[in-house]
Amino acid sequence: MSQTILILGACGQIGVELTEKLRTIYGTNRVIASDIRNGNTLSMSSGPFEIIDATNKEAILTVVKKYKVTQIYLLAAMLSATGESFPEKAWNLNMTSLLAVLDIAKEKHIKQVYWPSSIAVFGPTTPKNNSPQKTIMEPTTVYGISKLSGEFWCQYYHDKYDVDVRSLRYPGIISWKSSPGGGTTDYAVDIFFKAIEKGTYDCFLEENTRLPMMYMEDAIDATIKIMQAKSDDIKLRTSYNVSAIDFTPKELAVQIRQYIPNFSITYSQDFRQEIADSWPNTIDDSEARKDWGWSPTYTLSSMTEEIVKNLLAQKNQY
Ligand code: AKB
Repeated sequence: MSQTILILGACGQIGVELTEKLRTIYGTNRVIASDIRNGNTLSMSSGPFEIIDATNKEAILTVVKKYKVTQIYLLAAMLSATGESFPEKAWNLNMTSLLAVLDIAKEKHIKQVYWPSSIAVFGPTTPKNNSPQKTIMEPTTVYGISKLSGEFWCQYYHDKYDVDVRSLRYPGIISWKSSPGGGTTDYAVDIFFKAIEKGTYDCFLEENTRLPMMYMEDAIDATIKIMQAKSDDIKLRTSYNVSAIDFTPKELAVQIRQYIPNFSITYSQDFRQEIADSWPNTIDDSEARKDWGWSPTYTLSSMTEEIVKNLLAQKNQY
């Protein structure tokens, strides 16, 4: 059956690229982009766009009815670093929006929900390497607490009300078309822009901090793949671990130097170091591979090559 999709948070880092991809798959007019305010021009101009506050259930419902929406991708969220400055706001945005969308699905206005979780559900007591799908989870950020609670709300709505909700625990997502905002893994995007602009980058994490990461192309693929999977294949209704690559700031700098030989990096740790230290180094995603056939395409080196080449081409156009 053909889908009509509403994206909440379409002007954010993942929203911009997901909107573009879903519009090529389902057709421009079947993908309604929305955000709390005007933002990315691509998401706004390449098809229908609505202003929606994702915490306002009635506002979401009005748009769902207007376009006969069948699926919602809820991407609006406050991430780990900003969330520590505004804990109540982070909790309110992250939980109220999720419960609003789950309720809309429970009331059968839509058929399917996508909601991202994060590696932030893990904490300092989680095994650091190959963190399992099911393990000790004691998150120390309000973002992580909201994602872990959200995962159990998803499972609850699935089990009690038959809501078809699907979720991935994203690692840090690396992109060059759109910027992240307010996360601990943002350094791995900023570094590329600064390398191209200035040839130098001051990193807010220490050089050997290893974190799980994923190139945006793979993140979009994983997202669409889990949404298109047969319902019976989705065995976990909390959220799936998904893994692709892992690296440290120092290792990323070495990769970038292959294209920008004079690139230099310095380190000035801030409060985000503690958040990064509480997260896993690497993730075990065997359940996602087994249940719905997940596997990533990009390596650290192929990702770096693609990002640097695209940013250099973009720079040379201006
Ligand atoms: C963040 O750093 O907060 C996010 C995430 C890992 O969920 N990128």
